[in-house]
Amino acid sequence: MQYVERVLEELKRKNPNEPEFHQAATEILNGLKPVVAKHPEYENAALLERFVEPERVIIFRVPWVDDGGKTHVNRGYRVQFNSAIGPYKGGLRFHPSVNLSIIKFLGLEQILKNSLTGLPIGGGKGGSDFDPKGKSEGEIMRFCQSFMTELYRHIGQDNDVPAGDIGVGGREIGYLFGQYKRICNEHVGVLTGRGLSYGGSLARTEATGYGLVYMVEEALKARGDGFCGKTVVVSGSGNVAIYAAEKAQSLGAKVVAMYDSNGFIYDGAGVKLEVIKQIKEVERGRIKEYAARVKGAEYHEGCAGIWNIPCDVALPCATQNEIGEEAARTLVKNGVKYVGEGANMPTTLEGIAAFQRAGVVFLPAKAANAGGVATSALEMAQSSGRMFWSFEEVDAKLKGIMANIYRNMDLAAREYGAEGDYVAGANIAGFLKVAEAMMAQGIV
Ligand code: NDP
Ligand code: 2IT
Repeated sequence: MQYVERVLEELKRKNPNEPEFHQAATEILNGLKPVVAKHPEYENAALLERFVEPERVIIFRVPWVDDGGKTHVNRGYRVQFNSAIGPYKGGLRFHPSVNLSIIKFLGLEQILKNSLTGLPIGGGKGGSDFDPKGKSEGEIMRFCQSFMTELYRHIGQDNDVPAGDIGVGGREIGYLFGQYKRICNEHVGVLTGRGLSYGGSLARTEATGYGLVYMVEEALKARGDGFCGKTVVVSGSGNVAIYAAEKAQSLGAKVVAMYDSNGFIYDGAGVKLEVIKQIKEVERGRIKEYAARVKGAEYHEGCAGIWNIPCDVALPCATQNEIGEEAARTLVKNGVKYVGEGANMPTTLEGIAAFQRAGVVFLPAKAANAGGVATSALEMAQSSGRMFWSFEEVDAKLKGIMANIYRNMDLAAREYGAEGDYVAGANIAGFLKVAEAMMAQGIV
């Protein structure tokens, strides 16, 4: 049996019941076949076996008391996956679906994503099965404080620097930071995505969505095209989705649909983002409200129907496995030309294959959504240097980083005989740097 197949089989045997982790590992390791063929020394050093085994997995109890005095217990996670090129770095997700499989798939992806940014950050991920929906401010604060009361002992500005992800935005980072500072008595850059008044970076809020659109723009430019006049569908209506839509609109595209976990809105005249922001960011309400407030807009129950809407560019920005084979085929049939993954692993393996067979330009998550963590690394640099860069400076750096990632994955794909296959290109370009660092550091 070939090396990659052997490692995958062993991974599935050792980690049964972790389907998302298997899926991410399968995509990554298959893309690395030409790399291990060229580097037999990797097999001798069990490099892939070490790459897919987290350096450390922390699972902990998070007890908290709700407003009615009832006690709840959630489960907290931090997977410190790989520190070869820098301190563990990656977000925290609070969502009822969170389990070890999901955190491990996200952590594995994060290693290569962070490598692609070109900045010195290793890979990690964490979170909890806590559901922030319907909780009061006090409950959110107490949960965050309880979560950090255990997590603090495992993280640090030079060791592991968490940030946000689904269900963790500026509000939660504030409460987590406050508790860390109180316990450790130090005001340091231990979390990113902080508020501007206590060490955050300008443009971090916008960075993932803007970065995604910068990358799709690079792909369009390389084909003599641009965003102007394109019809775009964006799934989700959270942090990544809102700022992807905002940047696409500012480049002249028309965003016609978005969703939350209950259903999607269609607005043929172009989505009014100020209304979406009011509903989702200010009121923390449901997207259904949009159709009640905007004349001519439609609301449809359920998410899947969004992929039946014809578009030139699809930007899945909500969660894993939003686009399966059937949705991908429908998008292709309706003329989609570009898919940029804002969420992590939003397309299934079968969905990716359907896009690639049809010649769709497919920009995978670990490259396309790397702008968020890249700007987190810029936040770390500003914290350490005790200084602040302007919005324009950070945005310009972000744009440069996204262009660089596009170039590097494109080159890697060509060099390894997979021209235009950005899934392979991103995996190879990200992995080569991690592999070099791991080889240099010996068997650890
Ligand atoms: P948010 O919590 O801000 O928004 C998530 C959005 O996706 C919401 O609209 C939410 O709907 C929807 N959603 C979440 N889970 C589901 C589900 N199971 N089914 C349908 N819709 C769902 O998260 P972010 O915008 O920060 O994250 C979105 C994606 O982007 C995630 O995959 C995340 O890992 C990825 N990402 C985030 C980065 C960041 O900087 N924040 C960086 C790189 C990637 P509802 O409100 O109804 O729950
Ligand atoms: O998936 C991701 O890259 C994130 N959620 C952002 C991580 C970070 O450390 O900014």
